[in-house]
Amino acid sequence: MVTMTAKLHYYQATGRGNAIRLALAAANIEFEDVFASFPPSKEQRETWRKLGGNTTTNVPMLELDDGRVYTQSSAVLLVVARMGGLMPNNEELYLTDKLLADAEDLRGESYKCFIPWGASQEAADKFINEVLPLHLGNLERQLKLSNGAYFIGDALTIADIACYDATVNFGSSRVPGALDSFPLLKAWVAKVEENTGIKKYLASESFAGLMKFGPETVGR
Ligand SMILES: N[C@@H](CCC(=O)N[C@@H](CS)C(=O)NCC(=O)O)C(=O)O
Repeated sequence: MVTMTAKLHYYQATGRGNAIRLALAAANIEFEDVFASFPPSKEQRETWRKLGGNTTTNVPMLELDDGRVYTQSSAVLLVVARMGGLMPNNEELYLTDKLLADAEDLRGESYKCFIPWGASQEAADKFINEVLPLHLGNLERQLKLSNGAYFIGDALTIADIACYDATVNFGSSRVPGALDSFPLLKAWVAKVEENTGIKKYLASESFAGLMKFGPETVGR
């Protein structure tokens, strides 16, 4: 158990913040959400800029109680993985990086077709019928190659958390039933949700209070 409390600066939404929240939960690192309104005000961006230092983007941003601050969701995720014992062995690092990139590819495709943010129904339908099944199929293929219940053997790693976030928050939560043709992924999702820290977090009021990406985001 890591005795450290952390602040996650982000919106009151799953978005790019949630893989980090799930990793903190799996690592038993206590954290507090610091929410901003969406879209953020100029003053809010200035505050983030002072803390995170980037003139581009700063959130999701993790602030530790010893003053360390981390930005870029993919890098923050790895910080949490290293703090929380969620990194696989050295021999598995290529596969880890590769799966993190697969998760990011799916997130990127998913972000392209949000109807409330101006995407067309045609783009959303293509995501539902072609793009999402293509990416889920590629994850299912790799899960089949694992010699354990998780993507990398028998222990939950950061690769599972990233792929879970992409599969669920950016996939099946938007397109219910999307996992029906992928039995291995479906069983693995249930397994990830059994992790003690993740289970507790998913049942928490903090998680319940977040805006999730649902079927309305693809016009359903
Ligand atoms: N590559 C960055 C992208 C960050 C990003 O685009 N953040 C969005 C929310 S998902 C934002 O609204 N950022 C505003 C800001 O940081 O000023 C990451 O993964 O952290």
